[in-house]
Formats: sequence, C-alpha cells, structure tokens
Amino acid sequence: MARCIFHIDLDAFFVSVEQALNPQLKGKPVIVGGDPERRGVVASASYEARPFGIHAGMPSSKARRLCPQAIFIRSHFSLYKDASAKFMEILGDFSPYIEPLGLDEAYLDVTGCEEPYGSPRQLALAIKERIHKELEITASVGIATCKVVAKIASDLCKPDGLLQIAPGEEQAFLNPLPIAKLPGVGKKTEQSLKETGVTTIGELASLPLGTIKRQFGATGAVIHSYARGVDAREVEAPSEAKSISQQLTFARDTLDRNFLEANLHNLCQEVCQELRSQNKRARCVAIRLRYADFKTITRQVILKEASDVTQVVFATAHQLLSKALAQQEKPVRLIGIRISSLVGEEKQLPMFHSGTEKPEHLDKAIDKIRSKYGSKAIKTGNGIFSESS
Ligand code: DCP
Ligand code: CA
Repeated sequence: MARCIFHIDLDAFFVSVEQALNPQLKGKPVIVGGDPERRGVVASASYEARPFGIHAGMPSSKARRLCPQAIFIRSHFSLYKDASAKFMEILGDFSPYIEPLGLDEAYLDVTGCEEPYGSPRQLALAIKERIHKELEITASVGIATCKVVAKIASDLCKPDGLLQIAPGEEQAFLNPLPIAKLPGVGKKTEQSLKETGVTTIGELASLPLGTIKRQFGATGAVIHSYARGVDAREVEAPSEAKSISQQLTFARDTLDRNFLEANLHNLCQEVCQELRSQNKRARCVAIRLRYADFKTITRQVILKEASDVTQVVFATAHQLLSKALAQQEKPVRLIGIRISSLVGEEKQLPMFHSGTEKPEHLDKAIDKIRSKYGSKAIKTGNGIFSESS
C-alpha cells in the first residue's frame, strides 16, 4: 500500500506568533528580526511584506528601505519555542509518526490514520483547523506518497494551503518545476545543472543516472531519485542534537583581540551550559569568523578527551582564534562557536586528581545561578569585557 505522508509548515511562523499575541498586527507588513540600526537580519516576514521583495536572511536595513511602513519586531524565542511545542503536540494527536524539522515544520506519516476523517484531505483539514484554533496560526500541508514530494507540495501552496499529489501523479507534478525547488539542489548544483541546460525537475529526471552520478557523485543519485518522485526515507524521530552552536554579529567590525576573546568566552559559556544541561560532552570544538568583507572561515579541532568544561572548550577555541588572527588580520564582523561529536553522560572516574574538578565545580555553580537569575547574572573574568564595551 502506498504511504500517506504530510509535510506541515506553519506560515510566517515568528510573525504569526506575534500577530496571535497582538491582533492589531494582522493583515499588515510585519517583520520579525534584528534591529535595522544594528545590522540585524530578517527572520520572518508577513505575507503582506513579501511583495516588497522582503525575505528571511535579508539585512533589516534593506527591508526597511524596501518597505518603510513595515512594522519591525524583535525576536522572542521563548514564545516561538512554546508555540512550537504546542504545534508538535497537536500533530502527535493525529499520528505517532512525527519527524519535526526545526520549530515550525514536520513530516507526519498518517498512513492508516485517515479512516476516521474519511480521507487524507479531510484529516489535513482537521489538523489545520486545530492549529488555527489553538495557536491562531495558519499552516500549509503537502500530501504525497513520499517526503520529498510532500515537502515541495506544501511549499507551493503557501500560505494557508493544502495540496495533495495523488499516488502515480508525482512525476507529472514535479516535471515543470524549476530545479531549485528540489531539496538537495543548492545554489552550486543549480548553477552546474543550468550550465548543462537543465532547468526543470523533469529535465533532471530524464538525464541518465550515470551522467548525473559522474557530475555530482552520491548526491547526484539522490537528487536524480527525488526528481523522479522516488524517496524511500521513512518519517522518523530525529536522533538527538548532533551539535550546539552560538554566534554573534557585532554592531561594528572589530580587530580588538580582547573584545573578541571576551565574546568568545561568553559564547563558550552558553554552549557548554546547554551541553551540561543535556548531560553530554563534546569532542569537537570549532570556531567561525566572518570578516568585514563577508569571507567566512571555520577552524576546528578534536579534543583528546570529550569535555563539558567551559574552561577546556574556551582554551581550545581561544587557540583556534589566536591561530586564525595570526593568519589574517582583518576586521571581524561575526564570531561563532560550535561544539559537536557529542557523547552521552558516562564519565570516566578520574583515578588521580586530574586538576579538572575545580573548573567543573565552577561551571556547576555558574549554571545554577544563571538558570535561576538569567545569563547576565554572573560572568567569569574572561567574559566581562564584552558587556562593558
Ligand atoms: N528563520 C530565521 N532565519 C531564517 C529563516 C527562518 O530566523 N533565515 C526562522 C523565522 C521563521 C522560522 O524560522 O519564522 C521558520 O522558517 P521558515 O523558512 O518556515 O519561514 P516562515 O515560517 O517565516 O515563512 P513561510 O510561510 O515561508 O514558511
Ligand atoms: Ca514556516
């Protein structure tokens, strides 16, 4: 029996949450994101703002030039997290097979769940209605026999849409669409395909598999299969987070080493606190720097032993920063940290005094105070500079 898979995506998510709280914002060009004065970027734009050319990732200052009457709102992540949790909970009432993708989208395998509703379409309408009733947010739903087609369908019917691709109709649906609509086709792949004259998904599907494999390797085989509407991936709950990251864009580009180190320390503190709250340790530490000219570098290192100690992670990140700064002395606009290769909580008991207990105690005490009074309540010496400058 063919599977029945939904891809459900909330419309203009951050904006919709703000509009639900403040109905005066409904029907207006609204932008949630960073401050236009401080090099913020657009996170979410209402559908009324989009005809002005505004989209996520665009500098907020540009968005304001394009649509001066738009209402700008700063992001409130805790609100979006709460709304997301409710959204996932609603979906869980309709099928146990949920695969969340970020905060506001999910795949749902509803094969066999549609019976009480009469049809997949009726089931999708019931889900949309529940979301609307409880969250005051519209959702768009794509229905198909596989994930990739469901995802493309939901994307095409936004906002407040419902698009069902009947079994057997996948190829006809995909054929005329531009290749950029296909998940897995990024800017580079799109460009290379265009250079060989391939602009639609149908044209990609009709290329011999060998040709596309030669050009793009394993990825080629995947996108070729997607282009034919073939995608055997199951809907499955994701494994736990594979990395934790934080980054910061400065109001002014800077070469001030103390300032960079202080900010890096604060970021390390934040990711390590999250790491410890998950009872995990990390083996890989990476930093990212974006220079004034937008050139971005990543430097990473594998630790000898996984750690959750802020001082250990910071010492490593600090070395990476020093090396990077020694190689290129250019003003920096963004600094970021990412810890990955996370391992579970089983810790080796130190046979001898290793000298690492003390920082761990310090971390514990800091975590406790920060979780009680907020992240600004306490900072260690290395992190103070960034607050006062
Ligand atoms: N987001 C962000 N920065 C981006 C893209 C997205 O902060 N560059 C956040 C804000 C969005 C949310 O993630 O509200 C969901 O992203 P979507 O791409 O699904 O965008 P929207 O939900 O805002 O709009 P759409 O109706 O197109 O899904
Ligand atoms: Ca969305």
